[in-house]
Parts: sequence; structure tokens; C-alpha cells
Amino acid sequence: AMLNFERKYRVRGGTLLGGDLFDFWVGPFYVGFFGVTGLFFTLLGTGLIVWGAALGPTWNVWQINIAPPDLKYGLALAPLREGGLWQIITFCAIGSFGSWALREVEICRKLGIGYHVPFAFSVAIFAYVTLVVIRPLLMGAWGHGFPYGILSHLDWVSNVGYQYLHFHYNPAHMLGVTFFFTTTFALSLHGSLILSSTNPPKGEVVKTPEHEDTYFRDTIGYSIGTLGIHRLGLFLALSAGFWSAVCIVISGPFWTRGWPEWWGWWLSLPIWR
Ligand code: BCL
Ligand code: UQ1
Repeated sequence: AMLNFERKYRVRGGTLLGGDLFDFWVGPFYVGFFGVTGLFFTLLGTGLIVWGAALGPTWNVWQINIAPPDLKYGLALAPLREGGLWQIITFCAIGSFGSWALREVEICRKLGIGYHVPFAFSVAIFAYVTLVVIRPLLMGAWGHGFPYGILSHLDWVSNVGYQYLHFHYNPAHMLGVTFFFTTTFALSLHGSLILSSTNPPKGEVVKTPEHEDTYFRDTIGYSIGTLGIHRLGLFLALSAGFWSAVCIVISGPFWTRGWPEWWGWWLSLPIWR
């Protein structure tokens, strides 16, 4: 059955590639050219992960690990069992994430809305590509990518972190962390405000944005507004992903010593003389 509002968005057009050829739905899901490519990369990539797991020593989900090539292979292609699988899986992952983003773009065009959603997802993709492509390229070996596995990727984060002695001193990591925490804080304020005004005590009516503004004006003397909080939330979330990408791409390509040492510039300011 078609919901009454579906007619509004089940419209022809807005496609980026292939014209009307792939302009169709399967049940409630829009497919499009990028739905087809997305499905292809996702199935192939997932299949290769399962194959990689089958080659490995364990089926314990926590311990399954598909590692990038040894550093000695540099930026060359490696044999399948020695990181080649990781290279193809990475290619499939980027193909899959990219397809999803472009399918989002097509849906935005059908709906006549802005590109905020695919733009936001692109920042997450950018952080991932920074980890597995940009930084390895800058450092001269695919072996600098992170391994695909639950515990193994955590070990990688820990090892890479300690290579720079104390990652908390990485200034971009500080910004990334702070933006992540501020995002959750802002969204908890927002979520609780909305739940509060839409769930009044028995016998009272649902509250309006006037009440929401008043709540924050009374408590902290300022309200950012109903549109404003969503703009702020988007800004905070995108900044978190952006500074995460920056914090890892500067570790190695820009700074090779411990991050605590980087703060030496502060101690050598002429004002202390
Ligand atoms: Mg640190 C990175 C926080 C301590 C070393 N660290 C990060 C950042 C984040 C963070 C800012 C990871 C998020 C990110 O990149 O998102 N670190 C953080 C915090 C602490 C901390 C809060 C803390 O102490 C409280 N870090 C430490 C300690 C070091 C350390 C001090 C270890 C000893 N940290 C490092 C290193 C790194 C980080 C090394 C990084 O490399 C990492 C970073 O910045 O990476 C960029 C970005 C988001 C993504 C990458 C996700 C992308 C998602 C993709 C596009 C889509 C996936 C789809 C999926 C497969 C589909 C699933 C299907 C569905 C289920 C249906
Ligand atoms: C807010 O001011 C506001 O406007 C009414 C909201 O809209 C519903 C909110 O969700 C939140 C959380 C605030 C308060 C936020 C700041 C940054 C003052």
C-alpha cells in the first residue's frame, strides 16, 4: 500500500547518472544507479571479509582480523593473503560508502531538499578515507592503514597513539574529542527539551517552542531557537569528524615525535624571556 505522502517523493528524475534507467524502487527503498553499485560493492566487500575470516585462524568474532599489507610492500599491490584482501576490501568500502552518499544526493534532488545529509555523511567518509588512503599515501605504505577487526583495530589505535607518546596532547585530537563531547551534550539538551515539552503532565496540553525558548532563557539567559539548535548540532558533529581526520593525518606526515613535545612552541614564546 502507498502511504498518502509517498506520492510527493515517489517522483521521476533527480538522478545524477543513467537517466531513467535505474529510477525505480524495491518496496519502500529507492534504488537508482548508486543503489546498484552500492549493493555490488557491499556484497563483494562483505563476501571478501568472510573469505578473509575463513583464511584466518579463528571464527571468534572479537578476534577475526584482516590486516593491511606489511610495510615492505609500500604502495604496491600485495598478494591476497598478505594484505591484498585488505586492499580490495578497502576499495569496496569506499565504493560502497560513496554510492550510499550519491544515492542520498539523488533522493535529496527528488525531494527538493538541501544536500545537508549527504554532506554530513561525506565528512564521516572523509575521516575513513583519511585513515586508510590519505595518510598511508603520505607515509608511503598501505601498511599504515588500520586492520579490519574488532579487537585488532582497537590495538591499532592504542599502538599508533603510544607511537606519539601521549595522543591527548595532539591539539587536533583535543578539538575532535571536545566536539564529540559537545555534540552529545547539545543533543541531550535538545532531546530532553523536546521530550519534556511533548510529554506534559496528565491533563495539560503539549507545549510550544515559546515554552522551549522560555525554559532556556529562564535557566541560562539565552535560547538558540528551534532551527538554531539543529544548525549548532550539525556544526558540532561535522567539526568532530573533521578534526578527527586532521588529528590522524598530521600524526606522521607532519609530526613524528611525541605530541607532548609539540607544545614546546608555547615554552619558547619570547614573552617568557
Ligand atoms: Mg583517540 C582517533 C576520541 C583517547 C589514539 N580518538 C580518535 C577519534 C576520536 C577519538 C576524536 C575517533 C573518532 C573518529 O575518527 O570519527 N580518543 C578519543 C577519546 C579519548 C581518546 C574521547 C579518551 O581518552 C576519552 N586516543 C586516545 C588515547 C590514544 C588515542 C590517548 C590511544 C592510546 N585516537 C587515537 C588514534 C586515533 C584516535 C591513533 C585515530 O586514528 C582516530 C581518528 O581521529 O581517526 C580519524 C570519524 C568517524 C569515522 C572514521 C567513521 C566512518 C564511518 C564510515 C564512513 C561508514 C561506516 C559504515 C558501516 C561499515 C556500516 C555498518 C552497517 C550498519 C550497522 C547497518
Ligand atoms: C534552545 O535554545 C532551543 O531553542 C528553543 C532548542 O530548541 C528546541 C533546544 O533544543 C536547545 C537545546 C536550546 C538550548 C541550547 C543552547 C546552545 C542555548
